[in-house]
Amino acid sequence: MAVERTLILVKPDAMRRGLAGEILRRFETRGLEVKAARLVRVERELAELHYEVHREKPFFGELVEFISSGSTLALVLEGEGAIATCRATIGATNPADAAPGSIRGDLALSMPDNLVHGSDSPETAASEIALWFPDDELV
Ligand code: IDP
Ligand code: MG
Repeated sequence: MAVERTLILVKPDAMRRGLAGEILRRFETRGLEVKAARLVRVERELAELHYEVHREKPFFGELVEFISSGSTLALVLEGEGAIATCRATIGATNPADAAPGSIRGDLALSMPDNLVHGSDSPETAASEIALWFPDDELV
């Protein structure tokens, strides 16, 4: 399987609850390597660009408010099959459906407060990494 990079966001609900360390530990112990990290106070413009695909959804406004509501820890993680493995480690979008053992299944209850974002395909990963990180911040 190919070595991939994926964008992970530790969202404001996780930062407020002091879960950044716990969440990063789960990715690191799975074998993923941190290639970039930055703490961001997300402006509306970045929030809307990041969630552009959801613009027409009824929850778009709430989602943009949520991701702009505090600090977000943005990470680029690398490893074999990193995109799918991170999504599995994160768990189903709705924490009510997320399997115990996953981040959302263990630590979250309902949307939109589901703690973590992970890119969902190689194309999305490439565009999201470019959106959140200048090239020279990737090691
Ligand atoms: P994902 O984060 O698992 O990829 P997406 O479907 O891409 O899930 O949705 C992006 C984010 O929007 C979710 O992580 C969640 O925070 C929020 N969200 C998704 N569906 C709903 C909803 O029905 N109500 C409120 N928020 C939602
Ligand atoms: Mg998504």
